Amino acid sequence: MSDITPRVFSGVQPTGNLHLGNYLGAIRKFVALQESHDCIYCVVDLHSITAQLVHEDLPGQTRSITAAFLAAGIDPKRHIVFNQSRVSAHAELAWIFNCVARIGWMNRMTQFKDKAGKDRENASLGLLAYPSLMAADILAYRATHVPVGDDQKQHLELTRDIAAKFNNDFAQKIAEAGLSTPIPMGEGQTVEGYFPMTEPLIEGPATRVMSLKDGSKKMSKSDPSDLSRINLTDDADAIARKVKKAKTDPDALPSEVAGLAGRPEADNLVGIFAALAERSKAEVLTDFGGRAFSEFKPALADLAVQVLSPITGEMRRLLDDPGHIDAVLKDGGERAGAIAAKTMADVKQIVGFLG
Ligand code: AQP
Repeated sequence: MSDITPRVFSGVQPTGNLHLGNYLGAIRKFVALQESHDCIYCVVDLHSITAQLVHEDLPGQTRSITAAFLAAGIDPKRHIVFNQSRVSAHAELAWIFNCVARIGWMNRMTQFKDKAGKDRENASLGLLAYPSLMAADILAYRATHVPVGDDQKQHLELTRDIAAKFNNDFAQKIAEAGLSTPIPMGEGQTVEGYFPMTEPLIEGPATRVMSLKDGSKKMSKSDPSDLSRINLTDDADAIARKVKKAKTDPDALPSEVAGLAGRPEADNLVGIFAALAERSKAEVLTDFGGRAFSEFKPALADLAVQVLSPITGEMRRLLDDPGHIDAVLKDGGERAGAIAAKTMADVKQIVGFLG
């Protein structure tokens, strides 16, 4: 018997400046979950080399994401903060999951199709196998809950598919090793297995923050236009300029949420306001319905500055002391490594690897 403890895991890639989508869709939830769960938060540097191999300053980006975690309110003493490459179990388990997962599963991933673009044959093998490494990140800790933005939903489903196939393919070996435990499958059902069916936590008004320049594209670190996103490191002037230049339509804001249908840019800006103010879109429209964007945008910019500037200030302070950030990552890596080592020992026994 090998009990599963409720545990949260999530990661962020050190691929550029964090933006409002990363904050509202992920990091703010990370902070809230600390009150109810044991949490492990990871800067996923192994993932960062899948789309682009050589980075100008990967150590600096890794420290910057760590500083954002801490500045937003993640407590690295009560919980765990580390960078992925420190714990070799991630890569080891990913290899086993590469052999569990099917190529067809990976080929269906929309993020792979988007990131590989037209020239799929030329994408790295790592980009194709990205979801298998993500499953290993989560399952190395047998994490039960993963807070993410909506774009990661498909990868979380694949994590469950990998866990289910492993549990099924190795059912007899898991039982023989005495490592079998009841796995909740929803609606009160359980099956015997080793890995949990991890639940994604995707909720709230900002699960998919869209580009400020195109309401049909998600806000992304890798968008070539800096005007498409609000970075956590932007100062008040930059935020005001970007919000002012954000694409909108000529109509005034509607008084009800139904009036946002077919108006993706208006919907996005109202959603961002609602998330920053921790109110519903309906409440925001009660205040701003009938008003022009020329009135709404300055209020949105002020609110974004009010929420983000304390985080930005604290990030700057933390980044002045890289030694402290490195110490946090080292300590977190040691504690994460101890948990993952136990999983790897179990998995090696189940698969039949000696040693
Ligand atoms: N636009 C978004 N709205 C809400 N949540 C978002 N996330 C990303 N973009 C949005 C969530 O942020 C977490 C960390 O994301 P990531 O850095 O690991 O990778 P990503 O999803 O690929 O984010 P980006 O910004 O688009 O990076 P690049 O451009 O490097 O690919 C995840 O929980 C994600 O859901």
